[in-house]
Amino acid sequence: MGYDLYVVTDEEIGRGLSHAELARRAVAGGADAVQLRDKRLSGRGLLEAALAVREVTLDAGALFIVNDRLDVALAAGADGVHLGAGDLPVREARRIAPPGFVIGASVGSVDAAVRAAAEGADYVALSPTFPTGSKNDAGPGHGLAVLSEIRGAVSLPLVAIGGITATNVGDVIAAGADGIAVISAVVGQEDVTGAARDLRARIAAAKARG
Ligand code: TZP
Ligand code: MG
Repeated sequence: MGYDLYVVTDEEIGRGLSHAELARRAVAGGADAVQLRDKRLSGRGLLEAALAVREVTLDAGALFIVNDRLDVALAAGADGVHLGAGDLPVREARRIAPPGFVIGASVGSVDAAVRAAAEGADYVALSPTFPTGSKNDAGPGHGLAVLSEIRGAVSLPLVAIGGITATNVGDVIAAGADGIAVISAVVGQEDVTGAARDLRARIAAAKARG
């Protein structure tokens, strides 16, 4: 399972569609991975949403990652967890998680990417790659130069997140990303499945160009 098209669910940007419905539409368009992200829900509510997304992603053979919460990810039988700077450190998550459990880490620099790799991350996400309106505290974009530097420094799968669209996805892949993680470019579109399918084709074309 890869990270070519990694769709992050958001019910607000998704015009009120549930996480599971957004996931269903995204995987129908070829999303390889789905991340459940909901800052409004905690424990029980997040688990309920996670169980529903788990079902959809299992049916589709897509990777399922829960944002922030290792406990909820484990309880829901997710494939992994995505951790940022304020979450459980990767090293601690790795110590607790069962073998094979995926741990993804947000990074903002080459140093942070190298550290995440050393602590046992399975993939790193440059966050944010470009400015984004989908995450309030995302800060300015790190840009393609940093993405390329990280590509040269770590051999883990590298995902770009933040501000990625159909227009810039080709440049992002050319700069060394293995995949893209998006909210608005898929979840925020009227035709979620069509948007995913279009991005998937653009990623494949960019990879074929080498
Ligand atoms: N983490 C870093 S940027 C971001 C997250 C969750 C938001 C990405 O959303 P969009 O709409 O694809 O820019
Ligand atoms: Mg987090």
